[in-house]
Amino acid sequence: MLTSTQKRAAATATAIVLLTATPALALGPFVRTDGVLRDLAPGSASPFDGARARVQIVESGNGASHAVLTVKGIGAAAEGQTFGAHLHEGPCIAGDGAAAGPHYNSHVHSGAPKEVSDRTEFWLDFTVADGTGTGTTTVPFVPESGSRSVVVHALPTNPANGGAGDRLACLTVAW
Ligand SMILES: [Cu+2]
Repeated sequence: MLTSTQKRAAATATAIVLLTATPALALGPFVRTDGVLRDLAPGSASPFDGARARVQIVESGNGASHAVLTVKGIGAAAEGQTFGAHLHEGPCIAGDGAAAGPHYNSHVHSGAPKEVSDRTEFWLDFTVADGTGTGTTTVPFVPESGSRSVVVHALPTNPANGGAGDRLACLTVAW
């Protein structure tokens, strides 16, 4: 015969196993960073000069991940405009847009035939309202760790090829 204390302990253990096994359980953020955006187009005024950004990427279970980009302090000239933003392979180095490399693409990492889309890349386009913009996306993969960056571009992302014009600013995203 189990005592009531033993029964409670057994029930608690079962509950812990069930919680741990639940695939939809959020696994928490694996990168959360913020700072002043670095200028990738020095010499020309940009509405992102002096703006700050925050990036969080969370593994959401089932091999998916969810990312949020928030940019604040954007210049008034950009009010109402939409800007492309993506997770790029390489680091964010002021004045050196090429250092960020291409978009992080899950097919390139897995060796699958390359497909450029919002399912294989983190596209975080945002529209500016009151000097602030927020871009979010959920993708069916978890990116490999590295010294990466989020790059803000001059134009909205072209869904046909992922292009978004000049690279204006970036933030280091490393984990
Ligand atoms: Cu980009």
